Amino acid sequence: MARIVTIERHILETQRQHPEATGAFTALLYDMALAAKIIARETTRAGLAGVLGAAENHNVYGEQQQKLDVFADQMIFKMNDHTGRLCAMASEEHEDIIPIPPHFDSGKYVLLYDPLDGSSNIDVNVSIGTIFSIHRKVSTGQRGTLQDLLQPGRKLVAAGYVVYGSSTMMVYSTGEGVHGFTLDPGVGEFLLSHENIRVPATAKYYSANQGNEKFWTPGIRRYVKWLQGIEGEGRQPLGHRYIGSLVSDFHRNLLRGGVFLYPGDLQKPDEPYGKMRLMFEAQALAFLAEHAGGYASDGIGPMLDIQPHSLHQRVPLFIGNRDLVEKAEDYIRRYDQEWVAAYLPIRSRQPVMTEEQAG
Ligand code: AHM
Ligand code: MG
Repeated sequence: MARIVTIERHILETQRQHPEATGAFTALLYDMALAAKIIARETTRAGLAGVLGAAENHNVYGEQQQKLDVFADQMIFKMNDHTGRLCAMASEEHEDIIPIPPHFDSGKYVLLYDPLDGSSNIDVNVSIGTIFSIHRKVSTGQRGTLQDLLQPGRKLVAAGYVVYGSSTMMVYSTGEGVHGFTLDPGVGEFLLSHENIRVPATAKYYSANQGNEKFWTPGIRRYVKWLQGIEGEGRQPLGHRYIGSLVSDFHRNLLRGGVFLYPGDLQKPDEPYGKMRLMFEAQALAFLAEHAGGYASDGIGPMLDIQPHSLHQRVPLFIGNRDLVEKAEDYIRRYDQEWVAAYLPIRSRQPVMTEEQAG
């Protein structure tokens, strides 16, 4: 009989290889797995339970929140607010840092999460996902501050996502390989199904919202033509796959090889940065991509090296096989100087923090 490894066992076995580990961090991952199971249960029976439909609240981007977003957001918060492992949290659904309630102990990590990404897909039964990442506390005060959250992705200690698809999967990395677990709904356990995921050397797909082509810069248009095998050295065309749910699009390309792009454009010249959120989406997935042998960039350089300037900062995203992502950087360098000139000053903004926020 094959060895059955639950996520708990995997986390514990990894921890054993690090005698200095206190267990706080591994328990934190286990708490995320538990939150994921509960969110998975709700998403699969959402239609039945009548929880579908828009809630009255709007999030900080003015988008209408779905009820399941609210549920997932609160579930992750509640699972982590009292454990003494975190000193602060931040969620895509909240404008500001989420403090740990004063009556609970403060810990040495911060958690950033996008509770339910791709939420416009909920009502039409298309896969959605949760994205999370964990930084170590760096500020010196008792409680967590913005300084702890606004760290470059290179400093992450762990990141992962959950995809609620035809089955529920959790994929995470603590910097030692990227591992995938599939939820067995019968026993309610995540079981190791994809050990040490590596991006396949040969890519199959490119993923972009082709409907935006009209707004793309010249470099991006040419790059996509190159992916299609039309422009350049006459490469075999890649297939086009786009779900419009970042976690699912990323997950497929991670397993099959390919590139996902959501470029910036000059539609609004003072907003040249595209749609994705650095702290809640791009950093975590970039960390996973690199640890699986891939690469992520904002079109200028490594996503993981960007010094964030604000919690809800947006960035262009190119992620997947390294050669394909580097090719995008190439095209941008050659043909998109106007866009680069608009984007660079925003990219290099420094975080603005009050003394209290910096800690
Ligand atoms: P959300 O955070 O509001 O759910 O939006 C993020 C989603 C991603 O999952 C997806 O990749 C992207 O938006 C799709 O955008 P578009 O509809 O513009 O193609
Ligand atoms: Mg999102």
